[in-house]
Amino acid sequence: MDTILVTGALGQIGSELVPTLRTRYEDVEVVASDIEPDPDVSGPYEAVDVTDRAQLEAIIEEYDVDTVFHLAALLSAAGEQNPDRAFNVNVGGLHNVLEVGREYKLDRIVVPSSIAVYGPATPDNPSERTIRSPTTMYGITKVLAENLGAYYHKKYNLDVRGIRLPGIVSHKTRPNGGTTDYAVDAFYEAVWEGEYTYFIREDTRLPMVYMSDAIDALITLAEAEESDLQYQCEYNISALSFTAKELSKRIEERVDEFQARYEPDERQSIADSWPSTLDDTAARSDWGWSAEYDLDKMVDEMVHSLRQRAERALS
Ligand code: AKB
Repeated sequence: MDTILVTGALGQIGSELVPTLRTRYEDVEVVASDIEPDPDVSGPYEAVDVTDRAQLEAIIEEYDVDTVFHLAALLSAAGEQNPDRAFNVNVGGLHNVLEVGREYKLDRIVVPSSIAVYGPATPDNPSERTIRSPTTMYGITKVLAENLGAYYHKKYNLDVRGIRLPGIVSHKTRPNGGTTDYAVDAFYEAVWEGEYTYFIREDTRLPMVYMSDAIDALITLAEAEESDLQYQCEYNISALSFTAKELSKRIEERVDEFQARYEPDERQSIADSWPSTLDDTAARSDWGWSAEYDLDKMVDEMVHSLRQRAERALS
């Protein structure tokens, strides 16, 4: 690995993956890219619209990229607002990455999938081969992404890999356009406002992971021996599974004045269509996945970090 390109680098995952990759691989050039022309970021950055194959190709050629972490995507709620754009970015963008990857013989492409590939027909605690039956455009694009990854691997021997990510909880960059965003928003609003109105019911239980575990999973999978992998982009990872009420209770234990309310909107039906737990036996056995953060450790770190940030902002 000499040069890594990260697409969608300004998003929730990218903004933490890029610095982690730069620290971990000192001799590797890590080029961040996103659609914004001129963001205030450190290190090499290129504005790239992944739906424009020529732009993508130019950057891959210019930097002699050999590895791509392809994060650019619209999430589930945003995808329901604009299904056409979600299809173009999530499927068209990935197709461009795979085509350029094939042409330039890239060593590796890591592309996250999502628990959104599952749907109402999926039984709880599914494994990789359990029926995928998404009812959102986002989920449909992620099934296509998984299938494209497997196709390019089989037909062109391109090394494409990925994880079905659950909701990710983090304090550096707020997620945008996802159904699981409430699990991050609740912390921000608790620390800044002392109250939060969830857009889902209090008994909604979804699988989640803390950001440092998610980053660790992506990097560990990227480093795994290809011969150890039985899947391309379909690995489940399981870390946390909590209801909104359980989360509120943990936040209340640390933020005395916190008041939670629940006013479900159209995102409830998306949440209801996803499983609440996942079978991650394959990730554990193939590439040694395990999560470090349990619910209390995550809530401690979230509240502590956001409080520090609030204090800095107010001083
Ligand atoms: C979303 O809520 O859309 C994402 C996801 C589960 O992939 N966080």
